[in-house]
Amino acid sequence: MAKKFKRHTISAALPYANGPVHIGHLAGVYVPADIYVRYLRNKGEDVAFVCGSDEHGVAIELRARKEGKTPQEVVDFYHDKIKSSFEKFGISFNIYHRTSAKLHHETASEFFEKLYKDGKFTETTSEQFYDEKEKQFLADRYIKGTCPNCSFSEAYGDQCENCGTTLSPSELINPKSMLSGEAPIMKETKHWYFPLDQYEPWLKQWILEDHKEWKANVYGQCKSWIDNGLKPRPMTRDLSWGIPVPVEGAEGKVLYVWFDAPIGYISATREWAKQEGKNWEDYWKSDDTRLLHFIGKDNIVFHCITFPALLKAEGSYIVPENVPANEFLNLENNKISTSRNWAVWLHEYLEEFPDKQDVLRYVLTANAPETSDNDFTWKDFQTRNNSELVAIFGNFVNRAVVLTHKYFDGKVPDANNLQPIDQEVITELKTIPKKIEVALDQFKFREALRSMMELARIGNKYLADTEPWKLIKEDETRVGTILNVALQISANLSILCEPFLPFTSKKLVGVLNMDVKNWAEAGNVDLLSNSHQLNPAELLFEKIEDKVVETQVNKLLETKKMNEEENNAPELMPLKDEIVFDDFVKMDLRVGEIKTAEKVEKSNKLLKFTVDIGHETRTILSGVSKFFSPEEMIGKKVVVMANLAPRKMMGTESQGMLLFAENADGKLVPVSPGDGSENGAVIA
Ligand code: B3M
Ligand code: ZN
Repeated sequence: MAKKFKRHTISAALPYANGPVHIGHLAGVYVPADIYVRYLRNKGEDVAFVCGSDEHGVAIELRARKEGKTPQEVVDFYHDKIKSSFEKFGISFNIYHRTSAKLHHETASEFFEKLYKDGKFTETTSEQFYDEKEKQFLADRYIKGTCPNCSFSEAYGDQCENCGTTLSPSELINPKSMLSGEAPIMKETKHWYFPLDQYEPWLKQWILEDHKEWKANVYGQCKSWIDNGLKPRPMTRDLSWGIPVPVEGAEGKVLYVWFDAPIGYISATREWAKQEGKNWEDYWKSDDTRLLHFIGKDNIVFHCITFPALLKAEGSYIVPENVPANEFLNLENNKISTSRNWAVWLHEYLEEFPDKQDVLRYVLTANAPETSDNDFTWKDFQTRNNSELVAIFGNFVNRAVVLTHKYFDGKVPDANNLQPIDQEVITELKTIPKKIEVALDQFKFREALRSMMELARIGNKYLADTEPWKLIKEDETRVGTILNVALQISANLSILCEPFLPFTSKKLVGVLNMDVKNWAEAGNVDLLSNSHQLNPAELLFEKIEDKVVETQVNKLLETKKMNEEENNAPELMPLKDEIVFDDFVKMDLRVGEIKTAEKVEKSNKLLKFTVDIGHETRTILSGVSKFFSPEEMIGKKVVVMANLAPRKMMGTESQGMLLFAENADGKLVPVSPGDGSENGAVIA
């Protein structure tokens, strides 16, 4: 921290309230933010740690439609669920607010109005897809069609989920509205654009020159956005769910979710300040306040470019000092995916691993996707618990406390006559707080955690080397000294582990029966006075058995199997429009028998059949060569559409059509007319 700030406003990305939260969220955003905030608070800094649910946007409207609920019902449900998961994991927000709150609507509206009055927007009319039946403009997500890149028939207007290509709806082949299923038309609509291009010089200076210290992944993304040239972005949308655009002539339009969501940080701070009797403006409009945004990498452009430019345009706000964004966490080598249920859900973890929040916090920090994507595996979870938390941290503290009870009735013994080995560990201990600070000040959470664990290792090794349990018979005073040092290290651990492992810290403070100390006291070896009475020992961590981990892995394997089955299931085509009986009887369907079959030259699709239909033999071409060899078709009974007008294909006339159906593997199989039916028999 180069400049001395008086206070800190720290935000963590607002999760969309359209699904529960998982380990990816925790690892990327909430655990690092919480570690940082706890660290600052322990140093006595003034912090507003704000978050809340992001309750607008198309995804929520879509989910509501799918579930037959109102958007408000959907967000109410997930808001409560998400809030409670965070609480139980000890994420210590000062406030967890929500964007459907009245105060948020007011804050976002006022912000928009101010920019509007100051002439910061440009009004632009453009043509957008419109569903005539539903009388509604269609957000990109509301349009589906065939991907121009991979021909996947269910691609969304903004992205093809099959090949990952980013799309605009006009690129889709055969676009269809997801509301009515009809082809949408193009219709004119007016929107308010924020001319980001005008802020390019400022952004260049502010990020690329003044904030070279930002994390490489963040700086790099910003640079590439800026280098590619910024464009005006619409800040309004034609949707019904959201904050109405507070401008005349904007009926039926709402603020773009990425306009209102970051303002959610401001409204959350306002609500908190109101409850606490503080002045919210100190936290947003004062130069001695340090603003930080903790986010995932997909949100970088909004937090480093769009939102700061909006704050700058408004004129009275500070802009972020840093945006320590993380990369993504994968799960067992696969991308975490809500729709494929490939995730470890926090509410499930809490149920299945009661009182083990710190274990997950520890593993996610040790493996944080800080500089590149990283992987969570259950095996690693078990190893880190058993061979680090249990074998080192827990084992050390437990030995120190248990031996003190055994030899000294649980009273902290005096430290007399320190030996070189004692002096050495004390010297090492004194270096640890600084190491953690340096790492945390640079948002290097893995390194900081390693330094904290280094202290536990030092303590554990110290007891293993000095072996007080062997010395007790001959030299009780010496044992007293060793245990005193070990207990002082334990007391230091309770301070230094607090940001990372708050539940453990609390337990440890309880066992040591000490007052909660602040960060500045770390490094001292007089945290526990002589004869101070300890409480009974309590295990801080417990071993996780193989079978527990196996259960989790099996759960994921089950998910994988289900996903595969779903993907392989033939796509169910929607039913065609109704026809009348007269239409049906127009078709002359007959039993036929394949007499010869061969490949059509130069075609990799077509097979040429001669088919006996009783009164005559027909030549019929079918595009099925990838499913069968010609030989295996000879002699098969088939259903023939006999009165289909002849068509020429690859120079040969096809006189009718054979009927095929798709089987479970997606392969075409001939429709068979049933046992004993005669060639030429009518099918009706
Ligand atoms: N809700 C996107 C996300 O959850 C969005 C973040 C808003 S932060 C202001 O990734
Ligand atoms: Zn595609």
